[in-house]
Amino acid sequence: RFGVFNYNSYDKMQEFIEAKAQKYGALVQLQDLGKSFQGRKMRLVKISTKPSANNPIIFVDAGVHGREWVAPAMALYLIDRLTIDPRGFLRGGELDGVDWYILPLVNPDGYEYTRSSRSNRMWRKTRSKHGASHCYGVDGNRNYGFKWAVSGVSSDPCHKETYAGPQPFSEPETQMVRNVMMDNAKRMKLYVSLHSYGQYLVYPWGYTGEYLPKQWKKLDNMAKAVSDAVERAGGQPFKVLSAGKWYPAAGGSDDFAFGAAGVPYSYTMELTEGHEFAFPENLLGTVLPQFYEGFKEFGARIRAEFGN
Ligand code: 0X9
Ligand code: ZN
Repeated sequence: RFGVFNYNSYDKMQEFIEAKAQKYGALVQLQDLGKSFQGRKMRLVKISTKPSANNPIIFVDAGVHGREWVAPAMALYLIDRLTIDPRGFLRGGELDGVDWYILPLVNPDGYEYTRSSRSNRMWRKTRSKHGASHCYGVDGNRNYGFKWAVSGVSSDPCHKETYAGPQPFSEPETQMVRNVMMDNAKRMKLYVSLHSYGQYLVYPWGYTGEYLPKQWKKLDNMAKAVSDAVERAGGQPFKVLSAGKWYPAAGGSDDFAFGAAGVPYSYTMELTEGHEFAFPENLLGTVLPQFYEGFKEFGARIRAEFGN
């Protein structure tokens, strides 16, 4: 049964976004991006309460890592709230003039694999096959073509966690995310990739902890404001730092957005702590609304800095 506070199947998620597009017409549009390795449709959800050709775009993706179930749950909750709030909660239309592009499940094959049996629950990678290897999958968050494979990766296809792939963008799933970034690079002002776990909000660079981008203070300030907003809503604060100072790992989507697509604010958000990858379903109703307050803060700040 679908519910915004449940862990839903890929199929149920598709029904949910189709119903939203049906119900809200021009406000919610679905863009076909292509198909996952195993042939699942990938659709980008575009939400715009006040369409205009020069609105800033906020791009949120989730679920590049199969086992991180709370991430797609947050993305779906965000879609739900953004489509409800313009009709009431945000009476001043605080989110008008910002376009939200949400890809709620970047790795549907890996996600469905983790749902298929208890023994597969900890799967992280995609489910592709490359070359002669008998092993499956690539770490989608090591597969992006910016400083690819310079740190924090494995070159062994059988490595269960961080195999970077035979070459950058070997995976159809990461190609589709790249295309969303590149096709909208001019207007895209914020990228947030949802993961779990650890309650971290990290920014570039991810490939190194040796140095920071020159704009790091702006990245840091926005992240702290978002963390404060979540805390005010009763949530846990985020640890805010550069991804590479946490641990260096190259080929992440956050570094690609920032370094290659030129998106000025780029983050990886690691949701929840204390339950590792098994965040209890019955607590989603508590934490997802808290995280939503963080997204409202993101939206308000992007609107203030880049809105018309
Ligand atoms: O290692 C990752 O891909 C992310 N953590 S997770 O536990 N969800 O796997 C962190 C990625 C941070 N960004 C970069 N290192 N570029
Ligand atoms: Zn992850």
